[in-house]
Amino acid sequence: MGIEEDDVQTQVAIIGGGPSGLLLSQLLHRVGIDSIVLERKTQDYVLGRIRAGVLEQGLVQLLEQAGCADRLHAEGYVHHGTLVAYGQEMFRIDFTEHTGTPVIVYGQTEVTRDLYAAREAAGGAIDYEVDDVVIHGADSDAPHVTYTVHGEKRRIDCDFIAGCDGFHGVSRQAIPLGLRREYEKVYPFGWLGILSETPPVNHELIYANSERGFALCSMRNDMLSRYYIQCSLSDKPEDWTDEAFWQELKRRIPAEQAEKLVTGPSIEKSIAPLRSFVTEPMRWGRLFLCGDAAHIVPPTGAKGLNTAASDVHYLFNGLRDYYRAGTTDGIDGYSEKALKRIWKAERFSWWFSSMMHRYPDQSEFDLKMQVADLEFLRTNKAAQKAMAENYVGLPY
Ligand code: FAS
Ligand code: PHB
Repeated sequence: MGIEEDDVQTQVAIIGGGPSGLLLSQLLHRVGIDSIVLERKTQDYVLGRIRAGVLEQGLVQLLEQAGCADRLHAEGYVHHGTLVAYGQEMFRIDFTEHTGTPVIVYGQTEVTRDLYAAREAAGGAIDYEVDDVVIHGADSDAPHVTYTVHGEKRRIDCDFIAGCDGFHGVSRQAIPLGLRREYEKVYPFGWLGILSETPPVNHELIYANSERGFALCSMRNDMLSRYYIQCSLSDKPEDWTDEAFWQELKRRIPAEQAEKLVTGPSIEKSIAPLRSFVTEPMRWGRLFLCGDAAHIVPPTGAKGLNTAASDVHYLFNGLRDYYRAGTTDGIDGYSEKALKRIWKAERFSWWFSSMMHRYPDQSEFDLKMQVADLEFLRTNKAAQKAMAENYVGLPY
């Protein structure tokens, strides 16, 4: 089929305008590699999704490399540790003492906003509200993507395709089932999260294991708090009044914290299901999967956005080397290298979730194991160092 007038060419077609797709597009732009981002939703819709809140140093450095870290450094909060509570007990894991590295608290919404701003400032090509995205010839040397925008058919001829379209996207499904191996664990509970324009209960995060279930006290800034409680999979956000949420949260954190809690109306309320998921391989021909398109973690370890970042780092370096030096080591080694780090993040997220949540089928022995795990973490420096190293982010 010849090139029609409404066909366009680019070097990298990126499906998905979330943090993975935007960060990859911006990094490629900074080294002169052309890309087009296809996003199913509007920019406002993408920015309206409240998700991650904790950034590893690796992601911070990538955003610096992308020229998008000014606001992050001006408004982000440096956290040198976190609190872990069980019942009325509470102890601190000191990231900086054990690793020399803090994390930065800065919402994914703001990261995405900064990336959109950078792409627009650079005249980056982003098509919003696209439909019917189909990947063609991923296993050939001349792949292309077709899609529609408000009913108008489009085609992009490209060298490579980056599938950054999240867990429910089309990219993963483009890899033939016979070539894919999928690993999944679905957790028997969800997280009910709210945003409230109230001062955070503590200046650091509090992860709490209580007999009523898990709770997390987080924040976005001095007057914007983010709280989560473990909830039933049958719950819907509308089942929970603000008052019911606050009362339940107070029951799940130590009394001294509950007494300090400033409550207020929720400005966002949503429920996220929890799953661990990995698809292998993350490459098929000239299609590369990045971020949630390839893997999902329970948010307990704050690894979702941060493993998307390391995927982007590996893929960006591989594509840069291909275009600069004509070498393919980076792109050929992408899947294996990304999966090595992903599986360690999967393990940490699963371990932390197992220690902090109440499971419907838990026996008395299981509960004793949880307390033993928490007591060991509380009293053993090596255990704390291991947790800190995972939380701040293992090396890329
Ligand atoms: P995203 O899903 O963010 O982005 C994919 C983009 O592709 C979306 O904008 C989508 O609209 C678009 N898309 C989908 N199909 C498409 C198609 N066919 N064509 C074009 N575009 C398409 N991580 C944490 O670390 N902490 C958290 O607290 C946390 N909470 C979360 C809560 C929820 C409800 C979810 C779903 C995830 C959460 N995560 C959390 C993980 C989250 O932050 C992801 O790791 C992060 O968004 C990954 O970014 P992307 O890979 O860009 O995927
Ligand atoms: C958040 O602030 O949204 C957040 C922080 C840490 C997590 C999960 C979510 O582990």
